[in-house]
Amino acid sequence: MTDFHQSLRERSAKLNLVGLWEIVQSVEGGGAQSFKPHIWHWRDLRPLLIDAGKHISLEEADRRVIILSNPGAVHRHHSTNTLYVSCSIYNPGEKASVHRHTPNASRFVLEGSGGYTTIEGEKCTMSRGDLIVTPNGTWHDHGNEGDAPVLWVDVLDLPLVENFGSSYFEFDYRELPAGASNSAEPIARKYQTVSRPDEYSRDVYGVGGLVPTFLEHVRGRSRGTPMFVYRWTDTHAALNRLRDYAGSPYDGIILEYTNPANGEAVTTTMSFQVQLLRPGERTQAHRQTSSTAYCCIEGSGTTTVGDRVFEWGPNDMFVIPSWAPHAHANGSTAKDAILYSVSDIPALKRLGLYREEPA
Ligand code: GTQ
Repeated sequence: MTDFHQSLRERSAKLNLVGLWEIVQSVEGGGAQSFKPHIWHWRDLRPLLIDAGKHISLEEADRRVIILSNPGAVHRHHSTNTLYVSCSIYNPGEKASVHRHTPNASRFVLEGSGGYTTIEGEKCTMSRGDLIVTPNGTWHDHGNEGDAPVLWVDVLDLPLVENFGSSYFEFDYRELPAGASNSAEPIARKYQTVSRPDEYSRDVYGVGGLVPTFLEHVRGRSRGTPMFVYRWTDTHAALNRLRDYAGSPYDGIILEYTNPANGEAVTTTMSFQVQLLRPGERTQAHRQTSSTAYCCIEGSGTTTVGDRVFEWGPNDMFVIPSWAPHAHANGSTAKDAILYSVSDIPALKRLGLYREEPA
């Protein structure tokens, strides 16, 4: 480095300026991508959740969750550059108060029965494998009416929304008292009153290709799906019906959960998918500009990410950062393996930033 380089660097640094020639590699070589591929095993995570359930009150954290913190993240609550993944535990009788926020959010149920999320007046009960979507701007509160803890995985687009400087949470929920006239003052409530029939989402949207024309398909202040619950029995049956098709060379029999009113992804930013890797199936490697969070729902296998090999079984979770080549394999020649995944593909496509290629 010449004296001139040195003095320019010092003069610039004092003014919070930097010459591109100092950092051209990081600008033109992928930017600020520090996120790592990483796996979190259920055998490690579950005991922590159970202990958190015993010793951390719901009030203390608002939501009692443990976050999957990427080892390359600057902000400890970021699982990838755009996704936040956490696990929640609700003890019998617990209720988490209502709020809404600009990030899109979701639950995928792992363990226990009797859990529910009430979204825009619909009480969505939960069983293992159910996907519950709370598109941004929808009021939601949670609880557990069962007699054992309920555990689920949450995925939010919080890091993406934070990077846009647009993450806002609201807690001041109000509704009209029962029987009040429309001119009455709404009153503040900690939980929503259920105002929709049980299984509203499934009754209204449960047959693909048929949508009632006499109902509104915008629910809450949201552009996401009006179908809030996707039942595991339906998902599993759909995977099974397609098992003899060739499927994707990169992902096997893979399905995307869609908004039944317009066929798009269920949120404006995140795509939710589920894939069946048939016994002995090994996929080819590809890479995408999107990042993805996975959770194994059934069976066991491996995912190779660059030079790392993740071995997964039920409830293990892993993340694949942007542009990392990856391929999956079902580890069994007798049993199915099923992966649930969430990516930021819709956000990237809307911004014209999505690319994918074989690797
Ligand atoms: O359960 O509503 O992990 O709003 C982060 C934000 C869970 C929730 C999280 C949330 C929730």
